[in-house]
Amino acid sequence: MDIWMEENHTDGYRVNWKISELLWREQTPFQELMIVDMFDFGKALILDGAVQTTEQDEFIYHEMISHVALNAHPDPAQVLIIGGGDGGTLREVLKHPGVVRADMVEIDQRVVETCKRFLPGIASGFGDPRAQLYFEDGARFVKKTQGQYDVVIVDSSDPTGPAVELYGPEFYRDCFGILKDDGIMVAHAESPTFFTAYFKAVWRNMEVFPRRNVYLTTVPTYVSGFWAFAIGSKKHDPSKARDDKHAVDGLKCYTRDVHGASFVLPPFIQKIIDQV
Ligand code: AG3
Repeated sequence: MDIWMEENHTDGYRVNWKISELLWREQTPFQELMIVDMFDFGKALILDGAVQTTEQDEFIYHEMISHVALNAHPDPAQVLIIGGGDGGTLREVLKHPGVVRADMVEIDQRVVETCKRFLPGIASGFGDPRAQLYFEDGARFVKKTQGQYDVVIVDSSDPTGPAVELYGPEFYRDCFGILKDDGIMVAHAESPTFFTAYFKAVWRNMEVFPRRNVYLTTVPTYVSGFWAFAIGSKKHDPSKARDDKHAVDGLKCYTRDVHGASFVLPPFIQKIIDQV
């Protein structure tokens, strides 16, 4: 008998995934965590019923959330990741030879432990000596840290469970405060077509930065596939990839050309932004 898992995107839009095997399921102190083996997309992390990452297409999201900011900044040595418990963003950040330290703040220790066990290809960076892991609330961390970062990356789940505070203006102001004078912050901004309210909220929050942009990619296993990131910068133009002195070879999605192209917005997305 086939097993199908249903993911509710909106009241009128659900997706069904054929599952080869349910590998893990538990209720953590923060959320329901599942690892499934999908018929079409390899192993996947599911939090509170929402697909977070799959072995097949995780590289698109993780490369695009990491390398755009890291290549727009001339010298990204100190990096902070908020969320990102599966480790995919950390893995990408650590590919940059200029990164001296990557702090990662994940609220749910069980996500990290479970991904290390079932998704080792994604959760591969935790042993790197440059990586420092904190299991605590990201919103609280950015309020009290004395750290000064070049780049802050917000790799969270939807604003429905433990990540709610990461979608508020206060969190963005705090991130601004812990960035150096030429720092850059990037946050995934949900589906600009199906989760427009979340998308607008992230864009609005970025107004603390003198420069802000939206860039796009396509993640087949996310709601509608069309996926946005919002990027705020104190100084450098985020849409320009700097020269290739720290270029990372062998990426599957990100290139300097893709960097520039991802900032080209179709008019209907530009219109949403203009009306916020
Ligand atoms: N973070 C964004 C996932 C959002 C998925 N939403 C949904 N399926 N409704 C992914 C974290 C990967 N490191």
